[in-house]
Amino acid sequence: TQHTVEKTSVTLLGLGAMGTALARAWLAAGHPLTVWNRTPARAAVLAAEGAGVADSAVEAVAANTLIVACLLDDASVEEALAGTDLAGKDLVNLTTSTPAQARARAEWARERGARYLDGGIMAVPQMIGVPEAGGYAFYSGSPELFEQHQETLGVPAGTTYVGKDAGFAALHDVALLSAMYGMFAGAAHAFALIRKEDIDPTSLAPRLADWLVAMAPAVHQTADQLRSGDYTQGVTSNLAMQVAGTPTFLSTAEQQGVSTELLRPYFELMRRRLAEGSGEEDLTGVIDLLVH
Ligand code: FVH
Repeated sequence: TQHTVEKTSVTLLGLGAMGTALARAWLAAGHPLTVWNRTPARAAVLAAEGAGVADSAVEAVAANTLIVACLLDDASVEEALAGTDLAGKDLVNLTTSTPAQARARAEWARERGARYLDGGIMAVPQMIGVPEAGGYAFYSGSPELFEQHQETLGVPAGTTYVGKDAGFAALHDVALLSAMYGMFAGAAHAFALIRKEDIDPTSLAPRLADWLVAMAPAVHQTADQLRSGDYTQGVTSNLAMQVAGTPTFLSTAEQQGVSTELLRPYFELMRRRLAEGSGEEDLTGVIDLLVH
């Protein structure tokens, strides 16, 4: 005898680039899906692919217990959910928010009788529904909601639960993306340095990527030092040596006709930490200068 496991029905609010990718992943995996989008035209293509289309957010929320929102920002979540009946619903909010907005939204949902899970997606739309692409989402908030729906939430991308505090998913999301912007800033400076030379950027790119990958594990040493409070633990390239090297970077930039505006703020923090007498430490002390 054949046994068919019933897939959880999902309501999805928001059919932008990310919402549409999420919708396709759930449809492909056989989950009954009801969608709603402020601009109805965006739902037509998904209707053709098997989604039910609700005429209003009120109707979409009424259709299922599991409600996923993937909208532009927190204000659009507020607007979209105004007037909906969330009593007894499980609201999963994949809209990028600040930790404070996520906590406030969790409280807002609780007051309306819903369980709440906040999510931060670590993927771009083309990685959704492609497990080998390595995309995943951070989740935080109701552990019961997460446990009950983990399998369904894991269809579009992997799931990483980071705690009961509804703000933690957003905090992890923003932390990783902030590091990414630091990396992009460094890469922008590197390309700028060779811009006017007879060096093909496509020859620098693989060297740059390999170097960034080789340096990335340094974050583990940083974490160990933060945990122990000993910023000299395992140091191989101390702060004094690194600060002594900074004029080379600034002079090279000037010689290449490249602005030093991306490099200077970090170098300034390194110099301030050195001035506090921390020359034997790693770069970890800079973190303490950032935290007010
Ligand atoms: N796309 C990406 O690469 C990133 C990857 C990481 C996660 N982000 C976040 O995901 C949220 C949605 O992003 P998106 O890419 O789908 O964004 P858009 O394509 O711009 O679609 C926005 C949707 O939001 C709807 N919307 C906007 N304002 C309102 C409103 N006041 N009331 C109701 N809905 C609203 C919009 O509707 P429409 O313009 O089609 O009518 C779209 O459905 C986002 O938080 C990213 O940070 C994506």
